[in-house]
Amino acid sequence: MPLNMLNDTIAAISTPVGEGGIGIIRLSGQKAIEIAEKIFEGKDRVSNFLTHTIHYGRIIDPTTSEILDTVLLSIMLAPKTYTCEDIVEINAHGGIIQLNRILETVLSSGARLAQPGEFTKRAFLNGRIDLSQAEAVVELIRAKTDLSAKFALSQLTGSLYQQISSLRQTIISLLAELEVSIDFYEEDIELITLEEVQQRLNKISLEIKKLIETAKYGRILQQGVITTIVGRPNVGKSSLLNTLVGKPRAIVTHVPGTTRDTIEEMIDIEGIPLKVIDTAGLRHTVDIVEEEGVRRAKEALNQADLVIFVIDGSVPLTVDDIRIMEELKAKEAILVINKCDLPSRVNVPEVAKHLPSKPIINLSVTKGSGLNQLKQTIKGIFFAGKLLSTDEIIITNLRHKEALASAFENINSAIKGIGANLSFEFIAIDLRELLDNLGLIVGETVTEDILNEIFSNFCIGK
Ligand SMILES: Nc1nc2c(ncn2[C@@H]2O[C@H](COP(=O)(O)OP(=O)(O)O)[C@@H](O)[C@H]2O)c(=O)[nH]1
Ligand SMILES: [Mg+2]
Repeated sequence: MPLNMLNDTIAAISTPVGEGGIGIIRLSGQKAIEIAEKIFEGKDRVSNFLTHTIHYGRIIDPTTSEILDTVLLSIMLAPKTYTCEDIVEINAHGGIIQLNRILETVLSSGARLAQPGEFTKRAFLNGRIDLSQAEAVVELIRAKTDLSAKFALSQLTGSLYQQISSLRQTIISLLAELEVSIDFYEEDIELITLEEVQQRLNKISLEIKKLIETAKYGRILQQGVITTIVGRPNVGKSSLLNTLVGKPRAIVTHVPGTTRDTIEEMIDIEGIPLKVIDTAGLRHTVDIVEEEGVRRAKEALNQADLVIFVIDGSVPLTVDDIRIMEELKAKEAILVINKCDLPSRVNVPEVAKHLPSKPIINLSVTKGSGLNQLKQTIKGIFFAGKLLSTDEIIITNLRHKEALASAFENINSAIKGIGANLSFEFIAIDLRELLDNLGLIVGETVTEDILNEIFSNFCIGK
């Protein structure tokens, strides 16, 4: 980052484009106060205002003396601000034309239009937050569910940063001891033993592995559990989707083969996002539209994190049911026996025999019975009831996951090296690479290109 970039004073509209009660224009940098002084007319000069105070007044175009708006002006002086620089926020009336006129005036008075994410980038470059916290800002803004917002907030307050930092600290200490061993190999001082090194490497490896495993939940938190409802025609799949979604999204009729395309809807089960996909009934068909529907249903089945397999409990199992069950053996699946309001004609032990150890739930979509049990079962499968506490760190960011994957390779290579009796010098090489890879997550070792890439995903004004 060239230094002059940080010397500029930047400005942008920080509130969403469109009509709003209030719109905020934010300035950050050395000239923020000077610029505000040029365009603000209030009870006192802006340079006399104390830090973290708010003032009523008017914004004036200094070239024409035209009044642009009546506003509240917030003053926050460095270093205790979002960017660690002087910040001025103009709380104006929220209308995009209005805000743009004020922004133009701010820019012609000496500020530069901020790039996407540049305020947060400055917070990072000025050392107020680490890179994982900066990235959490975007995740928080974009969060689609309660739970993803909570995890983003936890990362924003530094949970991931702390874990990675302490892991790096452990590695740095180990590296230091290895280096002592390398340097004083011939001498008669107490050095770290091979077993000790091995033990510590294993511990680090385990910790990295655990973090990587949480990425599965990370994807789910952001995109939802991909939940595909399958079954032969007319068992009540679309009825189930509609009930889960809470509105008649899919067409339901008594005619088998009604659903021909896949239908997707996002739902939320106590904070867990689910992307539910209703599919065409799986059966052999000569109708080309339905055949395409069946093909899409199979595709949706392949990508599912979870399959809800629906059978009609009011009739005996059919060959089609059994054929579908064969495809579900290796899948995370819940068996739903629907239409339990009708006399049961399905042989439940036989169903269980085809898919042992999968949960079976009796349901009547029509009566609404069994739904709660279905929801609790889904929750249990993905979060085992425990993940709803935000103490845990969840890897939600692909970049972090990739850095951890490389880190995992480094640590395993070190472990192998020790196993093969390689000298500590080789182990130290792996550990240094490991440090760098972990450093990518918190931003200790990132290049300017990576930074630009990350911050270009932000919105302007953040
Ligand atoms: N008695 C009863 N009928 C149901 C139940 N669920 C769905 N149905 C009926 O079964 C038929 C087929 O439902 P639909 O949702 O279109 O099945 P799909 O082909 O699997 O999507 C419709 O006439 C529904 O009203 C249920 O729990 N009990
Ligand atoms: Mg249907």
